[in-house]
Amino acid sequence: MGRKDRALVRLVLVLGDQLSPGLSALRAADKARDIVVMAEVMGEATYVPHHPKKIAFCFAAMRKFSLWLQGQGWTVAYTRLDDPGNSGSIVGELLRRADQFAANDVLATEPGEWRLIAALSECPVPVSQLTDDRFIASHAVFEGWAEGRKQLRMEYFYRDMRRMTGLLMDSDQPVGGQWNFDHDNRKTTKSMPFSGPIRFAPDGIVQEVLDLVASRFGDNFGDLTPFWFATDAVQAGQQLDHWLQHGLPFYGDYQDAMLTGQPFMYHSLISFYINAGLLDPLDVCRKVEAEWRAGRAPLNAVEGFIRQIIGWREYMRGIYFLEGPDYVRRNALGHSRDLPPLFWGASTKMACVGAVVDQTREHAYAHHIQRLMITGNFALLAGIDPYQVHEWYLAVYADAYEWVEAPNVIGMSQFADGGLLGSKPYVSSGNYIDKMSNYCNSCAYKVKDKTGPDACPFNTLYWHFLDRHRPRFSANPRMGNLYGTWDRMEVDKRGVILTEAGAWLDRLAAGDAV
Ligand code: FAD
Ligand code: DLZ
Ligand code: SF4
Repeated sequence: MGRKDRALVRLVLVLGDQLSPGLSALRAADKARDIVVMAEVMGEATYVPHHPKKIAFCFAAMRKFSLWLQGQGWTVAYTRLDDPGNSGSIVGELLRRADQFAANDVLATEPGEWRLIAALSECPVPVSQLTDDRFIASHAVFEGWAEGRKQLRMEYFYRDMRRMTGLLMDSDQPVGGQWNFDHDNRKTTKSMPFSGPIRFAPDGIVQEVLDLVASRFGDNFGDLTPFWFATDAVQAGQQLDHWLQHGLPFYGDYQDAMLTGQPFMYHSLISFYINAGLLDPLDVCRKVEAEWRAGRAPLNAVEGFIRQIIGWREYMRGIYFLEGPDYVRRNALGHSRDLPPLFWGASTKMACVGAVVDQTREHAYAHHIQRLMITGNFALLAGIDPYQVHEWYLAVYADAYEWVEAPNVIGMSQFADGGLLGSKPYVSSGNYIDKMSNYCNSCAYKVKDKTGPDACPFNTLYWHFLDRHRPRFSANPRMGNLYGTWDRMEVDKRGVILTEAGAWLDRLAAGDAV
């Protein structure tokens, strides 16, 4: 304890996704007398079977941040996973440290998950949960925006965020005369000159964590090595700069494109780092805007990217906290099929789903359209229980924390909240996948076949989905023309489509490699 005055010691909790120098709990604390508590615990490492790369990233970044804090003069009580006496939970570690240092209270920044917020609220040593002001919109700002609105349209929220931050604004008007350039962002490509993210070689700290994770979590779905993620703020900044130079100029054009063997396309791969606190979202957006102002990146790319961060990212968090802890249990469409083994790497004949699951196993990463229009689309068409889908996404992606994952999965992707985020479900037949990717070229199924033994399952499942949810969607003005097309098909053809889709789903349930 040395120089610390025991009577006045407070604990300062820093979680694995709170690795930010300006964290509100750190700002409120006193370096000279308070003790930072950081803990690798089985409770956090096992609430879902996280991808080993996600666990390794979290522990390595925590260890490095703890060293950085100590370099800044903080006293850190750091618990490693294999430390004797590790209680296995965040609250357990707070109690253990409170006892050890005779501390009577804890400063924390509000966690990004209701589960942990509740656990801290019930902690026998009182915990002050301070606002997480690494986000632009506080809970109050989002609640104020949402109040009285019939529909929570992201686009309008995004405009408020533009006004609030001044990003891409000419006084009170959007630069370029429009708020959104998305219509320019749907191009496809057959080649990929960008070599993707920097691969950082593991240093001693990372290697030690890799050994630990291999010994404890080796059976989890996902490849631990090669491990090349950035694990501190300097490396994360290098990855950002690398992408600003090589990826950003093409980001907008090819944002929705997918290519076999190209898991990263022109995406930034910084969600891991922003969500963990290694990069600040507003700093990132300012750097991106500066690229446009310097004439090095086009406006459609820059606006498209900034919208993802100050629009979608903030909006998703707002929805998560507005809707409350039961949000993850919503199931508006009554889907109940178990998540099939192909999500965990079992063999499938669908080239698109196979490619996304394979790259997810390899990298703990898939880009947005892969998550939404391949695995998400498939889960929704097949009628899989959204809670199981949610747990899968939370486990397998290295950027997944419930505040951002749940609204994307339960809301945007699975329509399980009944359409809070979008007026229409994100479903498509094989045609869209064929247009945006080259997956169909190497598939055992034929995307042009609507029925028959080789028909692409997305084609039959699409109509099966629309038909079984007709009471909910037929009156939807954005879907009326789809039902018109369906109704104009011959009765026999409709019958064949539904029978084939049903038989395919039966084979899926029986565990066949469909
Ligand atoms: P880029 O395409 O380069 O985008 C830039 C940044 O914008 C991202 O780093 C991210 O911070 C932000 N962003 C973009 N779209 C979204 C969005 N819809 N919601 C929130 N932030 C967004 N993102 C997560 O961070 N964690 C998740 O657990 C997560 N789960 C998802 C699940 C589904 C079903 C879907 C459809 C999307 C999910 N997303 C999630 C959003 C998006 O897919 C990822 O943020 C993105 O793929 C991260 O890769 P990137 O950094 O290369 O993104
Ligand atoms: C994701 C994760 C993992 C795998 N392990 C830890 C851990 O051992 N200690 C910790 O403080 N945080 C961890 N995290 C991040 C937390 O799960 C995250 O803070 C909550 O889910 C809230 O977003
Ligand atoms: Fe996917 Fe169908 Fe194309 Fe195969 S044919 S890759 S299943 S969309």
